[in-house]
Amino acid sequence: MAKQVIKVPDLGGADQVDVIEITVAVGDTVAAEDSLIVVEGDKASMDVPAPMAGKILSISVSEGDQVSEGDVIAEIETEAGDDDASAEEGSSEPEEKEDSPAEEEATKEEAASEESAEGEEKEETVKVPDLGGADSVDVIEVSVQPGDEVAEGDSLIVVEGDKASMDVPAPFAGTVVSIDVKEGDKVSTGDKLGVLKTTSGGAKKAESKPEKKSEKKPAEQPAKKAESTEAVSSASEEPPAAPQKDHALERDLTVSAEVYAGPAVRKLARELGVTLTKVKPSGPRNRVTKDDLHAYVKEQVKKAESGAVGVGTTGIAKMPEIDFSQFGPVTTEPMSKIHKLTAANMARNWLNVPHVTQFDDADITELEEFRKSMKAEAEKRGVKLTPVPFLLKAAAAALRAEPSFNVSLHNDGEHIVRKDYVHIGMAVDTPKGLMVPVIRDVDKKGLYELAEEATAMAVAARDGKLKPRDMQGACFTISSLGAIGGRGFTPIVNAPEVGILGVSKLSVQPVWNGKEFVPRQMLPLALSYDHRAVNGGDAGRFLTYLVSVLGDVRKLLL
Ligand code: CAO
Repeated sequence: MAKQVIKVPDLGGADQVDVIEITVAVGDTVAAEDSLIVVEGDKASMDVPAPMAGKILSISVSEGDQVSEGDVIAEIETEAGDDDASAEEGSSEPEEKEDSPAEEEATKEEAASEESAEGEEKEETVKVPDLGGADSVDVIEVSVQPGDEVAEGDSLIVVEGDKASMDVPAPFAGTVVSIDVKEGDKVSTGDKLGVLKTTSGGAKKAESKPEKKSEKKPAEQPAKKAESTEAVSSASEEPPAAPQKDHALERDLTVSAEVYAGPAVRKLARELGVTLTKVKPSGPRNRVTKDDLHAYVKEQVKKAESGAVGVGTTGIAKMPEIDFSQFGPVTTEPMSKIHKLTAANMARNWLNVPHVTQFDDADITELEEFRKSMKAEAEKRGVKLTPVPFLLKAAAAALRAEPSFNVSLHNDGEHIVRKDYVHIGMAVDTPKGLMVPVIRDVDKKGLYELAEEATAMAVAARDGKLKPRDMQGACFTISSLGAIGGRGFTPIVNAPEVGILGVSKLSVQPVWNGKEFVPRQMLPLALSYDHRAVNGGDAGRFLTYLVSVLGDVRKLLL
């Protein structure tokens, strides 16, 4: 057995390159030419392969590091006889690496005491804390690698017992010198996990402490990178590891019924906003690993970029682009501003509002008799008395009688705004698109006044003369297609309102009066509502009240 140091090879002229991937872990056995790390320069990335086969003892670089030719990448243990395999790099320190364990320990102690005496840095062994009764647990994740800077409490490794997994946190801030376990190992309370190096009082940076090897051959060992390699061989005597009760296994359950993942993975998922249940696990016992998370995020980004995921969080795929001219002659024209706005609002309301639509027919035989009897009088006043003013008045009465409809949901999702005014929107079909002017204080206005205002608003809408304020503040909307036709339709709630009444064309229907069928003028009504704000019972009462008022308009006087 021999230890060899692997260094960054000739970079083809580049001064420095970034380490973009570490493809091995401490403890891995690699074949010669297996990729160890991937580095990336200005124009290209490259694998740095293992110059010889062996077992990775330490890795001295981290993702994101900048390295230059000659920097130490890793330390590898080769089979005896392979010592010469790495001509220039690995052969530099074989004797030292082959010290007998006793000698090595002595050297380590010497190094440690030198460091302590200087009061600059100290190395401490990190041990497996109290496992809360478990005999041994599996190492399921190694969260750091030699050279990593960690803060106190950062996860070093994740261990897992029968029912739970837990982080083993860094007991203090410092640099990871070595991690002496690998994924799949079994460990027990008190086992050595690795070595952390700290700077007492923050006296000196790690760079200022050249490793043993660089002391001997400074030219060959860039100080920064050498440090972590040194750390592996100079791990000092192990101070007694205080049992870390705070992190006892039973207190740090991270297995939920839904997903199996270590705390570090959960933390990363939270940071990335990923719902862990959506991630396909690839770890042992279906555990979600960091790689799984990264793969999931990558996939989502790819999908989003390719348009496979639609607007917002709906997950609806976009419509494919179609060249309609392949089927026949077509012309393409721009949508009006109103049309585009309407399209966006409709899509938003349709997708955000859980709609329910309730249907009924109002018997407006008497209302129609009354309306027709008043027609001449209305004309004298210069107004047209259609069913719409009656509908406005009846809806206002229903909003007062059933105030559960005269509300909006607050954006915070925690409040309901109740309105003590009754403004009603009236959908108007215009050549430029659908517009909804608002008639204010409908409950306080008479039928002639409402008829006049409705006509004026419809004319203004068709002439494009509505002001923004004319279209704001509605509590409820009426959409009447009665003059156009149709037996019924399901209108879309005009949020933030919570209800809309769709009125279709009245028709004479045979109605059973208890003795016989009689011809009655029936007006089909459809009430759509936002089921987040309004319950079916409220809607039933609202529509029943509305139907009864339209059936006997004298009730409006009560
Ligand atoms: N059933 C049968 N006839 C009806 C009726 C009904 N439900 N509602 C109105 N009528 C009759 C009127 O009485 C009138 O007849 P007379 O001239 O003989 O009196 C005729 O239809 C035309 O009415 P109108 O359209 O002039 O006036 P209105 O008050 O009925 O409607 C307005 C006004 C602005 C609501 C309407 O013009 C309009 O634009 N409707 C379309 C609304 C719309 O597009 N909704 C869909 C929105 S979602 O895409």
